[in-house]
Amino acid sequence: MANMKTTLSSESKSIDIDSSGPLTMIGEKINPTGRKRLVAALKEGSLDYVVDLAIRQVDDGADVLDINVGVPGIDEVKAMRDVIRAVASAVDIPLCIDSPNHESIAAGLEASPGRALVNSVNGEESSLSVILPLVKQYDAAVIGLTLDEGGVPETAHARFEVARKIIDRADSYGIPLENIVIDPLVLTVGADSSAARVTLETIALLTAEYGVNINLGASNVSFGLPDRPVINKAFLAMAMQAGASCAITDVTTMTATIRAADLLRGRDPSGTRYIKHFRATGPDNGK
Ligand code: THG
Repeated sequence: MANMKTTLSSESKSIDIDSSGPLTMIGEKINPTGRKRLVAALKEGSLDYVVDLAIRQVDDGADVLDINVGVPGIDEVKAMRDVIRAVASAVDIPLCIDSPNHESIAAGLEASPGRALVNSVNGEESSLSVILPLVKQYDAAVIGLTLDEGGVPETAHARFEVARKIIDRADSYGIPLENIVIDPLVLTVGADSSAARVTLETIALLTAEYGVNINLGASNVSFGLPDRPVINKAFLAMAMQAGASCAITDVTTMTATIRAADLLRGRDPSGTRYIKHFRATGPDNGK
């Protein structure tokens, strides 16, 4: 199958999520979940800490930055606009606008200097009918989550059908397949030992049928288990082999594994990227 490229851009740089290239890494840390300091900064409207998180993730190898400002009680639309402007003037990489709220997504799209990635649309009618027109209006790209009114389907086949629905509906709005990245979602193997396998099968089905770009937020897979990074790293390497081309991840801890997996699957000619990362950070032990 021909390779699929999802082009994103910042003020002056463009990057491709490329189904036949190395994995694109979306830095996950601008997200208040479990981060007290970020919650406090967003409540105060102080942007220095957010900008610091942005710069650190770019230094650690992020290709794109996820921006999630969901803190109860704040004006999320204003926070999204302010954070996107501050981050876009501090770093020159594309942004991923992460919110369940379409007004925040619209504000983020309006404030983004280049082509952003919307995170996310899903198979629910209320999401498709509101998010896809925004994606079209701003010529953005979008992550499609394989869940609908019934939640996250249990089988790979059913998740594939939700992805098909999102792809078909996007097409009806004039959004091409290359502007869609499907996220097949992963639940924890702590609760269900087939959780990772179902996600890997969904990736394989989508890759065979559409060749569409695939994103994963890999850290869910290990929830509730000890030594989570080991599980996250093993899973991400397997997902890359199955066809994942993009991940929302902790770039500080995951980059070495991602570089190694890209080297092993022949996507890092001469090991240039692997060696460059090693030279910058040293061995991966203990992270
Ligand atoms: N798919 C898509 N988007 C997503 C997810 C996904 N967005 C949110 C999430 N999943 C990915 N982002 C995060 C961000 C933070 C954490 C996990 C996933 C996290 N935070 C630590 C905690 O909660 O304990 C605290 C951070 C720290 O101190 O290191 O784990 O799957 N499309």
